[in-house]
Amino acid sequence: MKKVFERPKSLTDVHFTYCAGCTHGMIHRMVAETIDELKIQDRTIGVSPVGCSVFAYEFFNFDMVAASHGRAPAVATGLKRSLPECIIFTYQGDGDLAAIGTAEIVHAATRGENITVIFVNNAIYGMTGGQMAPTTLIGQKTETTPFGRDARAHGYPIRIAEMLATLEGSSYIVRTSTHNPQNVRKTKLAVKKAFENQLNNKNFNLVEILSTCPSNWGLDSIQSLKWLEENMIPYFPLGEFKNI
Ligand SMILES: Cc1ncc(C[n+]2csc(CCOP(=O)(O)OP(=O)(O)O)c2C)c(N)n1
Repeated sequence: MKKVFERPKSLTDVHFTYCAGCTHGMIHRMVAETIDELKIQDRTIGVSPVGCSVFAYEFFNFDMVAASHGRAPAVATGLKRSLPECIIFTYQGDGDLAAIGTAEIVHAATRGENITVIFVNNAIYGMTGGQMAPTTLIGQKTETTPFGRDARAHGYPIRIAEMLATLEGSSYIVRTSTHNPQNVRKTKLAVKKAFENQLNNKNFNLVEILSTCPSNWGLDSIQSLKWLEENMIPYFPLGEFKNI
């Protein structure tokens, strides 16, 4: 019989522990499929910092390094510079990358480090129970903004992809989404390109992926996909911001 479906070899045979409707698992799978397709499993090293994906090393079937909160781009820089033949990626949430790790990501991009960054933007701090993140939308209710994020009190949500695209050292900066199959397919293509670029020594590559957090948004899985589409995409437009 013809085999039409196979678990990527770059994923371990372990069940994901993410909440129902969370898209971290889907994004892990896209990364794993890409690594299989590019045949780089034996020389890929992922860096997973703090956040819901802190246990990514349980799920990815290649070397993983745990970084402290926000520091993944610095760890990835050291790995890539000392092991240039290896393919190095970071897998970071918005609390991680856009709050405590802002300095690391900006300087890794501006230095043009030849790494791949998978940036999972779910507009909230997931792991710690739903506090406001730098990407939380104006009016969005979180544990720390129970009346909704207010620009005067809490500032404005940060658009990371647009900001990093202005830096000389970045080469591929794109924002995609996971809210329907068409956009999942586009995300997969973007993830693959971000890894291919590293293989071709093309400086800094980042895929920002709009993602869901049903548990902390207080919505079910289907409502979350709808909420993402209707609320996140107008503020975080999809598309390529840089492709050199
Ligand atoms: C130095 C440090 N500061 C704060 C924390 C607490 N902390 C753990 S996860 C997290 C936020 C994670 O949110 P995000 O990066 O958006 O990832 P998600 O869980 O939503 O996937 C925070 C603040 C920590 N572990 N270490």
